[in-house]
Amino acid sequence: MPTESLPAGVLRGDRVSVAKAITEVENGDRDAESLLRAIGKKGRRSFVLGVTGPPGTGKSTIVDRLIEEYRRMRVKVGVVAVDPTSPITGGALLGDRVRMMKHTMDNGVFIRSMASRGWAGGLSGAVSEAIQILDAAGFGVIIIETVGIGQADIEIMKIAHTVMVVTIPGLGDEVQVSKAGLMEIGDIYTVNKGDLPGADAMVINLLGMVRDMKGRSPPVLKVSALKGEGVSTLFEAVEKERKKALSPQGKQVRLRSARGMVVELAKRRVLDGLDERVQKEATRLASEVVEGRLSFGEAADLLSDGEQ
Ligand SMILES: Nc1nc2c(ncn2[C@@H]2O[C@H](COP(=O)(O)OP(=O)(O)OP(=O)(O)O)[C@@H](O)[C@H]2O)c(=O)[nH]1
Ligand SMILES: [Mg+2]
Repeated sequence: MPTESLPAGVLRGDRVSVAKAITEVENGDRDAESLLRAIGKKGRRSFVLGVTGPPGTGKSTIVDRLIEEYRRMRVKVGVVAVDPTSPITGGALLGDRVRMMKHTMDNGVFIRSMASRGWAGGLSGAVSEAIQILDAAGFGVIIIETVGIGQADIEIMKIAHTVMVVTIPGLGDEVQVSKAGLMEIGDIYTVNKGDLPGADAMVINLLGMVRDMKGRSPPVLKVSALKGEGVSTLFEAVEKERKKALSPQGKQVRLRSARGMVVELAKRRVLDGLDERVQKEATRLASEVVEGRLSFGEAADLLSDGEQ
């Protein structure tokens, strides 16, 4: 039997090929470039949903519920969970925080955790590449889960068509602290763990905060992902966004997301190249310092000047 090429496997929607392909982009393998070229001719058709919020608010539990809903409609769902805790492992390990294991037997679901540690500015580029692979493999809905506490998470959300911010009762202060970040980027807000006390107060609190920002009025929905309460309303809100994003009226949304992808991909290329050059140049300048021909400061000046 002739062995199938990796791009062909990806285009066929084979999960093993998709996993291999994402590992290639994650590792920055040279092969990844030709792979992306081979699969990247078609325009994007997938809907990209970003799910973000503080740690432990139930993002993965919500994503799991959304997967169930989409699978009922026979839509294939790909999930990339950006994991701030795990070291880079080659990306093959599914983080503990991804609680969607029950879909492992379903070929229409692909779940991957991507380590964010060690990526510096290039993470969004890697996520953008993973999105291209999942899109080419026919995953009609692609969900990116990030812990919305850092700037990198906010950056990643720029490539999503729609952003869902997940909070829980009593998280007022945490949300407030990152208000400028989290409160600006959401298209849908959820108060998850609605089965716990204080959920209604949190909804009112959030409605106030969201209205303060830019005068928009995105939905604020009380949900208990654990019990399944409010999930159908949440799903309807997501579906409304998906239909909008893929309709002629959604051109602006698609443009914004595509722009985010292009910028992040370009950044990754620059950073990769920059890093290689900087490392080489740093070695050369260090020997000048050791030989006494340059001071540390002069070497640092030369290293930074060379990059302007
Ligand atoms: N009471 C209650 N607990 C929930 C609900 N949804 C999730 N949980 C619990 O909250 C904990 C964290 O859930 P996850 O879905 O892993 O949360 P997460 O936001 O993905 O967590 P990180 O990815 O680690 O940031 C788990 O123990 C869940 O069972 C809910 O609606 N109500
Ligand atoms: Mg999670």
